[in-house]
Amino acid sequence: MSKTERTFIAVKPDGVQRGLVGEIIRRFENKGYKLVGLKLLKPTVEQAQQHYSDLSSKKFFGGLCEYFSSGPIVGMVWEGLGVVKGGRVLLGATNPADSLPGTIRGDLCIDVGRNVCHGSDAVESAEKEIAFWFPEGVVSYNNHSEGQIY
Ligand code: RTP
Repeated sequence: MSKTERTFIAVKPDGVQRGLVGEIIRRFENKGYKLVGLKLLKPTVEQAQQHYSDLSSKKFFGGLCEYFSSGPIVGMVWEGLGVVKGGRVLLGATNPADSLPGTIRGDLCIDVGRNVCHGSDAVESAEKEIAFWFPEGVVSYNNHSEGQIY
């Protein structure tokens, strides 16, 4: 049984540069998730290293942090039933070569190093990432359509 959760989703610098912000937001809205946090920011290299600290031993870590801090990203918090897993389903597999058509990465990119979006991989990492990117907190509000969605 899914529970109401929150997840951190980011449109990475290549996604912002390519004008895909609206497309990615549209897919999350269409699915029925609720937007409770949204900001445009240019991460520092230090913020990128902190965000991806679990991957610090990987050989692509340096390039990944350089890429993630190379331009503005759009950081978002989405809320909804099972949104952590469901959000990852919308994004598709990490490597676009394995992402199915119909997913964001399956439809919109071809290179694992430029895969346009990020999504938290577990409820615990979502909580950590939301606290890191939204230390001021997110917005609570009643969505009038909520009763119809859930
Ligand atoms: P993300 O954190 O960005 O949502 O990606 P993910 O969980 O699907 O994948 P993860 O293993 O955490 O990798 C983070 C990001 O690192 C880049 N990557 N490059 N060159 C490579 O082989 C390689 N592998 C991963 C991707 O941009 C991936 O999203």
